[in-house]
Amino acid sequence: FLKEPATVGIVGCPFSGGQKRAGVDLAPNKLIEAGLVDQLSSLGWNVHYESQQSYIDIPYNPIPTSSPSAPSKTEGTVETQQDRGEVVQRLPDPDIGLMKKPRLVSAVNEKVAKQVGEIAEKGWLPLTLGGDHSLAMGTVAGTKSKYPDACLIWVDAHADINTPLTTESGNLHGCPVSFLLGLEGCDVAPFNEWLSPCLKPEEIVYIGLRDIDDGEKKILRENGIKAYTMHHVDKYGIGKVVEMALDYVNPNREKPVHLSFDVDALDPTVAPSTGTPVRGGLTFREGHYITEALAETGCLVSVDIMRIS
Ligand code: Z70
Ligand code: MN
Ligand code: MN
Ligand code: MN
Repeated sequence: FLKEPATVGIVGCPFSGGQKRAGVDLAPNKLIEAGLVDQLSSLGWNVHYESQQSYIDIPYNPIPTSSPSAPSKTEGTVETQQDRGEVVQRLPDPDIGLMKKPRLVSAVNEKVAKQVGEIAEKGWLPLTLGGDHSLAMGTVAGTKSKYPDACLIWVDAHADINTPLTTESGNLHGCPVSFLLGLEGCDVAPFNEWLSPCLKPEEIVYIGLRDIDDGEKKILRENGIKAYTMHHVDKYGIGKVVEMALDYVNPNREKPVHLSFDVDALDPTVAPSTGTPVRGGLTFREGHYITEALAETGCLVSVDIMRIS
């Protein structure tokens, strides 16, 4: 693969349908307004950013965006929405089993997978700005379509490895890793109409975990999935943890690396604007160190920054 692509393709994903809080979908525009394009340019990148994704053509009710307190439409109503002159039919999206908003989350991720795949296909680095972490179904699937041997470094307070059978919340932002692995219960419509398992348990490593559901602990154990929790960061230091994580998934530093960074991995004192803060997270420098050390390998081919709100 092309080590260190010189062009970055930004995918802005204003999407919060994988969980129940509005606001995470405002982040992509905020990052662009804050000067992200210029910052990347001054670091020597060619930057491609057309505009952020619009999901207006997806015919399911999005979670309200602009005003989090706006009354949401009753589940199951059929309505129309007027946006830039287009009228789109809004269809009901009732739960499937325990899963909330399954059709909306699936349709958005199918689009994201296609867009990330197309950017990677050009030899560019897709940089996906979330949005909630359900979007990683799409980003990782897109990366894997171009780089089947890519490994995944998942930086998060959470493991996001619930399945449609184990989820306690029904929120699909807690489930993307299971769908990528194809765990029991994930071969389910509408996801299986476009997403096939594309990740092996030995191709993922976690950094920063500290809030894992009992069902997820069992899944991690049974699948032998490697995780460096905050306990390991305390014990070994972030430098050693990143080295061990890379030695595990990418021992010869020859494989492409996808980084999926959930901002809630950072301590709430550093990144307070995230939906569900969990105490005891990474410091500002530890968070930056991870991205710097991964960039230094020259193996990064795709990056997600998720869940800023
Ligand atoms: C829990 C669930 C979660 C945040 C992901 C939480 C998941 N394991 N929470 N990101 N902030 O609902 O599945
Ligand atoms: Mn996450
Ligand atoms: Mn998280
Ligand atoms: Mn929890």
